[in-house]
Amino acid sequence: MGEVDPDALLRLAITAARSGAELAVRRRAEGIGEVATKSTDTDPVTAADRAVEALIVREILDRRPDDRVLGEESGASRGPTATGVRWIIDPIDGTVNYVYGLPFYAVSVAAEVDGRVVAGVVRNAATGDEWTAVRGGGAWRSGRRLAGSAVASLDRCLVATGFGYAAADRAFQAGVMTGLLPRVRDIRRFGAASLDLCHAAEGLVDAYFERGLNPWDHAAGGLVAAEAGLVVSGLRGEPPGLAMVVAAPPAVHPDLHALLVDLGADRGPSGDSERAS
Ligand code: LIP
Repeated sequence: MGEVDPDALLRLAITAARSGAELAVRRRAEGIGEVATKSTDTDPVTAADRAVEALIVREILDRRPDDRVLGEESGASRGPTATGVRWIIDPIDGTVNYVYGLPFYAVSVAAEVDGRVVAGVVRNAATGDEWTAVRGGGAWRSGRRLAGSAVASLDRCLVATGFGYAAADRAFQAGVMTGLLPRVRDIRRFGAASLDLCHAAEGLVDAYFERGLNPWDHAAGGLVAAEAGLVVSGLRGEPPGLAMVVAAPPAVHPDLHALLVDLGADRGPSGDSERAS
C-alpha cells in the first residue's frame, strides 16, 4: 500500500464536509419533510441525513475509489480496502437539534489509515464553525491552534455530556449524573458528540464524557480533542468507544476517570449493541 498523505486526506474531508453542510442547511430551509425513526421512537433520521451522507461518500469515492467507508446511515462498505484508508462519516450529528432548528448540528468526517484516525473535520452546518486536525499536526479552528482548558481541578470543571435514545439508558445515565453533579462546576448538554469534543478541544467546556457513542459520533472530534492536548479514552484502560468516551485535560482526566469508574458509568443497561443504521 502506497504512503498515504494525511494532509491530502484532510483537504478532501474538508471539501466533502463543506458540501455536506451546505446541503444540510439547504434541505432544512426547503422543509425537513418526513422524519423516520431508528433505534427508538425518539431516534430520528431525516431524508437530509441520507442525502448528505450520499453526497459526502460520492465526493470522496470519486477521488479515492479504492477506499472504504463507514457511514451512520449507509453502514460499512464491503470488502478489503486496497489503500488501508477508511472514511468514518456522520452526515448530521445532532439530528434532534437539526429537526428542532437548534444551531448545534455538524458534519463529521474522519479518515482512518490501517485502523488509526489520522485526519478529521467537524463543521457546524448552522454556524459554519469548523474544527480540523491531522495526527501530530495539532488541532485548529479558523487558523488558531487549540490547546483545551487550563482548569486545574474537577470541582471547577464545566462538563459536557449526552444521553442515549433508549429510556433505560437515560435512566441509568441520570443515576450517574446524580453522583457526578455535586463533584463538578456544572454540566452542559448540547446534543452532538462531535461538537462537544471540539468545544472541549477549544476550552469552551473543560471536559466531556458520554456512553453509547458509535465511531461516527467521535472519530473526528476525538482526534481534534487529542491534538489539542486532551486525554481521550474509555474507562479502565479501554480505548474510546461504545462503553465510554472521556475527553479531558491531563490535569483533571485522572479524577474524572476515577469518578466515572466509581459511578460505574460504563456499565449501563444496553449501550453494548451498536445502533442499527
Ligand atoms: C447524537 C450524539 C449525541 C448523543 C445523542 C445522539 P446523532 O448523535 O451526537 O452526543 O447524546 O443521543 O447519539 O443521533 O444525532 O447522530
